[in-house]
Amino acid sequence: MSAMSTARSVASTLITVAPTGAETAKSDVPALPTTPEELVETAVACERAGAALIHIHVRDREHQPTLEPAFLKEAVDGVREATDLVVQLSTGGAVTDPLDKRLTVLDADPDSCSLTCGTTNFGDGVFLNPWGFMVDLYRQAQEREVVPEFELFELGHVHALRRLIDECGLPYGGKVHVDFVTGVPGAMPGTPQALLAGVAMLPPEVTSWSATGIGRAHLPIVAAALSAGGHLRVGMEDNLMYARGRPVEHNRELVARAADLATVMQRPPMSTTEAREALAIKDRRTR
Ligand code: KMH
Ligand code: ZN
Repeated sequence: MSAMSTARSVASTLITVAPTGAETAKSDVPALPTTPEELVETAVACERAGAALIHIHVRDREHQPTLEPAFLKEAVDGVREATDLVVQLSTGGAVTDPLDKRLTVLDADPDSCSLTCGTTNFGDGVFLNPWGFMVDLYRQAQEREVVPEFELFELGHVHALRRLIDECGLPYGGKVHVDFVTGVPGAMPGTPQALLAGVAMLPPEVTSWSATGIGRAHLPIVAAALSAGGHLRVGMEDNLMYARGRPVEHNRELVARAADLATVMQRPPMSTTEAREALAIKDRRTR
């Protein structure tokens, strides 16, 4: 599957759910899954609704974002025991997390990890991803046989991915999956034009791409990605509104709608088995 595949040549759709993120407060959005029980319940419901991969940010017992190893391990183990989802841990954390702490995430033994390909504006903050950090994280993922998902918030990140592959080679398993995160205030806009410009720049080593649109960019980016042969990331990390005036009540709703749209587009949701194959995920399953 080349990165520039059309919708017609991509038979199914990888649906990733990003249920929590690091930015929204539980007190503002009680429906946000922040406890281990809520995370596992969400994972089970979203797998049933059509998700094949889960992108996880962990919260502590006070519902605050954390990168503490025990919480990360608890989340990975809990989701792995209850589902067949590909388990991806965020290495982005929150903008306040130090780089050295973010490098310890792989100790929790996820199937996959996010790897953002450069520094970017992130609302009022800056999301730091200097070159040395990217290389260290990438080499660690290769050594531990963890498949990275390259997060692209900017068109310059696409070029940085080219540099990373040139310097460090291919990921474990040989597949290169990227995710365009569009519509972050101050970064690449959540428009089909920006998304397609990024897709046109992808290196030939890229075997699959997905996209997400933050906030109101959510649905336009779902439609654009499905039309252009891309896969989908949805979830409350990126979008808290189901429709105008109607908040998301459960991540499952966003996955179910994405699955319906993908099915209408003749590209039904990928099973977890297909996703594991498409991304060349090492089998760490415990059940
Ligand atoms: N929370 C953002 C600062 C990732 O998960 O790798 C970074 C983020 C990207 O969400
Ligand atoms: Zn994230």
